[in-house]
Amino acid sequence: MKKILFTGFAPFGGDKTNPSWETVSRLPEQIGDIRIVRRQMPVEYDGVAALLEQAVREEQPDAVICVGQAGKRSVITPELVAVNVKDAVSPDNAGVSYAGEPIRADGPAAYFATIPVRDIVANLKAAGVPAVLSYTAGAYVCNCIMYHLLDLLSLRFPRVLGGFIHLPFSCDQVCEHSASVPSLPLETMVKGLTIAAETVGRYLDAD
Ligand code: PCA
Repeated sequence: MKKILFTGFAPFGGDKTNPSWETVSRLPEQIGDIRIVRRQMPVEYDGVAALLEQAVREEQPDAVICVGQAGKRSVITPELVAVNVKDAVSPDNAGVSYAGEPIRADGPAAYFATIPVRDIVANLKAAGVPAVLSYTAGAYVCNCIMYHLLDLLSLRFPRVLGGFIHLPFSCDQVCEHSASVPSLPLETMVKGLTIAAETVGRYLDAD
């Protein structure tokens, strides 16, 4: 049976929950004929690479989809590209911040996702789940984990597909915010990641 590893992040930036973990943790154990495994990742630039590599080595998945929160976005956004830079005013959950440093000093400038991002967007929209392809995952921890993932897979696990999907706030999170910000129901985002898994599953080689 094929296996997809999903990762979601812990809460950060004052939020009590992170829709990425809330959604990833609600996925079933199996989607079609694909086994789903999951890990939570800390919102820490310097901690994610080793934990992600450990998860990939332990689980030996056929594809890895990392998921994170993009609070100001209104729809589900599969990411096309990860860039080799850490650059954000906000510190991570360990209190660390970076201003323009590379993720890997001798690494390539960028990596493209190897999951079928355009098909995922098309299939989400066809199912009534709002989605658009994103051309930037930012330069905070989500871009960092996506870069580490694609770097690891290209160097050590070239047959494993990898990518990243950003989710908006969940509706319940917005109750904690004073301003009016976009959100989606968790059930819609669970449906979205389920469709993403099914779409990726169709690209995995048959045993
Ligand atoms: N979102 C942040 C980091 C963790 C998360 O869920 C980001 O977009 O970089």
